[in-house]
Amino acid sequence: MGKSIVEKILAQHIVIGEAVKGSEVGIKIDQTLTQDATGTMAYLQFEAMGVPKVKTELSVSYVDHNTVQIGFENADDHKYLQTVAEKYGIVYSRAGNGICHQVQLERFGKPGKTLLGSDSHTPTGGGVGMMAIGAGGLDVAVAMAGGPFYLTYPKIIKINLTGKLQPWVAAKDIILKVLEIFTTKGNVGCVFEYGGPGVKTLSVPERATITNMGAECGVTTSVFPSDEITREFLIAQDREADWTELLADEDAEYDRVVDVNLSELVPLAATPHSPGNISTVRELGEMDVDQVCLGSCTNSSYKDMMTVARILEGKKLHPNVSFVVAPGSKQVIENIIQDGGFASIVSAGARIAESACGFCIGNSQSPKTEAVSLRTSNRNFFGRSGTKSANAYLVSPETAAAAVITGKFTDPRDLEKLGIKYPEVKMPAKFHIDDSMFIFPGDDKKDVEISRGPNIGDPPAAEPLKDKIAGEITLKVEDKITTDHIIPAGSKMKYRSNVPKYSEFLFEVIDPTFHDRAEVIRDSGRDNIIVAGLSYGQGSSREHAALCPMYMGVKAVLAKSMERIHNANLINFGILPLNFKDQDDYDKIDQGDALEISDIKAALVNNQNLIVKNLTKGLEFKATYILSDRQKEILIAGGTLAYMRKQQ
Ligand code: MIC
Ligand code: SF4
Repeated sequence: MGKSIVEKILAQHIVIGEAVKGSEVGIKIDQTLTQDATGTMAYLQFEAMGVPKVKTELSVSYVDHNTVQIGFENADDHKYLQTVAEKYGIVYSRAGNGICHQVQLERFGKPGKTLLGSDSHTPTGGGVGMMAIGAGGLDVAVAMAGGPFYLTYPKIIKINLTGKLQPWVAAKDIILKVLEIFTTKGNVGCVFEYGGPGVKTLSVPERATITNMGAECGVTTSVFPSDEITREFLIAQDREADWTELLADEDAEYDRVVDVNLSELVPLAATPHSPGNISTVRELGEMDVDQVCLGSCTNSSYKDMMTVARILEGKKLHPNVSFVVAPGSKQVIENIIQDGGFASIVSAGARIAESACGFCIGNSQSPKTEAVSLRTSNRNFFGRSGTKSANAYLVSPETAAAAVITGKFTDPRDLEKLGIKYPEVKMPAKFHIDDSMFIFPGDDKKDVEISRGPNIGDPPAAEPLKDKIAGEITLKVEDKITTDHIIPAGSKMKYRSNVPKYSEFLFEVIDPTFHDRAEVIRDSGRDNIIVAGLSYGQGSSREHAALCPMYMGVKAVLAKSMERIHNANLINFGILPLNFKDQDDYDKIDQGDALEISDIKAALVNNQNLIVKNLTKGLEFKATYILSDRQKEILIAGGTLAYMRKQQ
């Protein structure tokens, strides 16, 4: 039987376990990336492992999230990251060089390789045929130290692309269609592999938009073939030597095949407050638009920027619209300057933002009260823009540009009525390339002194698993709680290196009393327990969504279901991830109920359900778990760092 692309890459990388669907395998990681907001904690943990140099083929440390420097904290973190990179043999990408995923794709992406990144949008690398996976910082630290990355051998879903996009319909509309089909929940343990005759109609940045936002479906990653188009892209990046062909065999078998006919797609939007709420742009009517944001790792490539630039040529922005543009990298800026796109964007009235995450993570450009904000980014979770009352819609660059001109939600195909022709932007045969914003490690950097500002504290240590968890349901939440709900980013993100301080903002958007209530319970020697609905922990890979609860004495999370990265982060920090055996039990318990779970270790070792006693209601019910033997040992040891120490 032939093999899929995913099977081919995995076959070359499995170092522990066997290629059996649903079983745990350990894979070798060729490349890692970190970004500053998750990176400081990842490197603090890497330092604790006592390894003299990274053991990967390539590790890159980016600074792109915390680039708004109000106060010393972020600048201190940047210096810490730079010195750590120098000491341990890591490439450092300075603030200003661009968004990690865009830059990694441009300069380092290699077909057939594995990439592990401490950011959930690492699958952007799937645009050049990499198996690129997002994970918590600690998992990335382990990979840098040469350890395998563990994942469930995935179900492989082929997304068979046929036809060709019509003018004004974009790659973003393809992934929004995929989100409509698959939604944001229920896809844990799956990988999307793109194939079919439609693939050759898509450029690398278009493919990367699609793999980037597969993260919103909760799949482990998404992968495109590596073909002639990939080769042309790598030639344009002066990296032809990095190209290899990577195609699925004709007779490869998949767990499911879903057809998407590109010719039938129309402009789509994700409506508030989930990337899975999909409408056509037409259906939304001519709503007034207050803000348009172009950028983020989903849509900030040369092609995205040039397309908008050409649409806006000779036009001015609508008086009611604030238009923000953040090109994805220094390379994108230099190339759109060279090709005249930058001038037309500036002349149209754009506010040019730094080449960084910026508006996407809500650390700048928060829109006005009750604003309608059109964004080309990938997440419109409640409160993420920094303005709780705002409504953020996720759209393509084409739809964004149409709103800049008209001031209203506008199907970009209607621009033809205004005499605007669809710009067919071609990819450059050669990009202007300048790698001077990377600092490459030298061989002679042994005595580097690591710079630690006062914001950087040691990561708190987890405690070994207790045999009895006894405490209270400190918080009961609904379905689809994201890591943005658990611990906000935005302006609070500068406390990432200071866990006690950052923990003050836990669950802030849902219940600002959480921190103080949890503190009282923890300090009285009782345990905090969180109860959740379906798909708990969607979105960001931020391990602070586990690390801060751990610090606040959360010992278990009991959910109807949980997303992959968050589940792994809970285990890494010694928090027990449990599921309801009978989902109806969720409705029988309330916030504030006293719970007791006894004889935990014996149950784990014997693969038995756990019995949860609700002392307040005098009820009992069963909880299950999906844990490999390795994960059980990690929990019993008190988290991954303690487990590694024990093994050494
Ligand atoms: C995000 O898009 O939510 C982030 C900010 O990039 C996160 C990482 C983080 O919280 O630092 C992600 O996607 O993993
Ligand atoms: Fe940055 Fe936004 Fe991409 Fe996250 S989704 S990496 S915040 S641009």
